[in-house]
Amino acid sequence: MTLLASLADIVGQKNVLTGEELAPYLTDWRNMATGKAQCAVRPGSTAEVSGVVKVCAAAGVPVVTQSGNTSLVGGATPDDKGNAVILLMSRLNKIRALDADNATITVDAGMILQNLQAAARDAGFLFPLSLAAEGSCMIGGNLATNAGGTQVLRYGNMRDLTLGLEVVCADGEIWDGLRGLRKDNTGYDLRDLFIGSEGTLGIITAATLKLFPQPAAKCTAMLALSSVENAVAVLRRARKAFDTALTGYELMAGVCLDMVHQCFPQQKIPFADKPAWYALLEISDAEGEEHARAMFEAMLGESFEAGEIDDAVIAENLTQSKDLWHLRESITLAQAQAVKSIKHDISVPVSNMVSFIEKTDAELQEKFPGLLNMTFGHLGDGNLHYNVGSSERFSGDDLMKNYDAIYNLVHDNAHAHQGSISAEHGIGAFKIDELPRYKQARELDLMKRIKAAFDPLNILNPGKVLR
Ligand code: FAD
Ligand code: 2HG
Ligand code: ZN
Repeated sequence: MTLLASLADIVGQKNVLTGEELAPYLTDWRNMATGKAQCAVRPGSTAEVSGVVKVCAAAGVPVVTQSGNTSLVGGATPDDKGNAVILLMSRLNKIRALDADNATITVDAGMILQNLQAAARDAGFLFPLSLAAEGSCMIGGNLATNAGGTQVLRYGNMRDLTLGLEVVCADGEIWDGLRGLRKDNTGYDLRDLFIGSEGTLGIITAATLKLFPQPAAKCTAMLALSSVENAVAVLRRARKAFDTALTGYELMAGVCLDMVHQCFPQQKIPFADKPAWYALLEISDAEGEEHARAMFEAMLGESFEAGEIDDAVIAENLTQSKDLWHLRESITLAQAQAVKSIKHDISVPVSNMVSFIEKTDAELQEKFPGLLNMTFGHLGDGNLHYNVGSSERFSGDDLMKNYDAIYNLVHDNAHAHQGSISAEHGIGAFKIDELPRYKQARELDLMKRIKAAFDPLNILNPGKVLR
């Protein structure tokens, strides 16, 4: 029997996609990479995922797991050899259990993040992971990339939100680790190894996740700032004033919101005088509207007096708050439409951020005059999307010609500032050659040994994370 016939036996003929049906799954979200594959399959259960992996393992065929295909590092795109099978997770999209006393929810890995947020809300809870791709990314993809987003300050990354996993291993056997325990010290933590492994160690088919109380009130403000130094000063003050009530602190260079308005003119910038930088500040309060508003306004008042903030717009209601967040969340799409760009998903300690930005901006302008700096991101977590783009003075061709040199310059500076070259999006295919430049040899060696132990045939997402 051919491979495709064996796969059809497991998932049904209509769930084996080839030709035109396969095409949408061969290219990444940014249209940066297009690969080839024998087919894509859509299993409908963990048992079917297991069957697919067993057949592929027996044939030595690579398996590329794809969920929402929103990876920004080419992580879910097959290489160009053409022998891979793409495993689509979209049919595994059910809630398995919600345990109110344990404050947990167990879901299939193909559930779209936004649907999970809604299900939690309907049950009176909050599932806090929040990112601009939430309408299409899936829980398995969030887990495989240890996704971050805009609420990490308060709730942590996807790893912090996860208690248990179900995983199909590289030989097709199922590991049932769907535990709802907040304490479990019974040896090595396999769960935390699978989280962030980008489809290279196993296929996550379900997860037990933490739920939180819905906050009684939220306050959101957009701030106009003259410098990153001031943005850091506001963060320091906000941490002290709000402690765990501080849920979001996002920084945006002026050019980012200009680009959003240019691409989506219905989205208005809420200041007449455009500042160099914007920050989006949000708190969530357990007590209520009045308490939240009083502490929010007090902190902003002090910050004004100290000269850290030039102007501020406080959202008066949920609609205004959503509009402010919508500006922030549209930046990725606007950058994708307006310019050619290189993404640098870096993190450094917040205390090193000003120095990192000043040095890197200056060095880039000296070497590549006219290159467009369009930095934004999660300043509260020390994670900025230090993206650079083409401009009238620096063409898209120039940008692509100098891709490696720009990548190295920015990553070298992040490393020199005790930082990381990937805070959120992972290594995928695009950063695979950058990783050995910055990881210690010992770390890389241990990673390779883990990969060999979990996937001795190297069939799980080959060409991603490690060569
Ligand atoms: P995919 O893109 O399909 O896959 C991502 C990786 O995970 C691939 O390596 C894939 O092989 C692997 N994988 C997928 N499913 C599984 C599974 N079930 N088992 C094992 N491996 C699997 N990321 C952030 O961290 N924070 C953000 O704020 C953020 N914002 C974004 C905004 C936009 C507009 C876009 C396009 C992307 C953003 N991202 C962000 C990046 C991306 O959305 C996240 O990494 C997301 O978690 C990926 O989920 P996905 O379902 O699309 O996964
Ligand atoms: C975000 O924070 C995402 O919105 C995407 O991580 C970042 O576009 C980017 O580079
Ligand atoms: Zn981000």
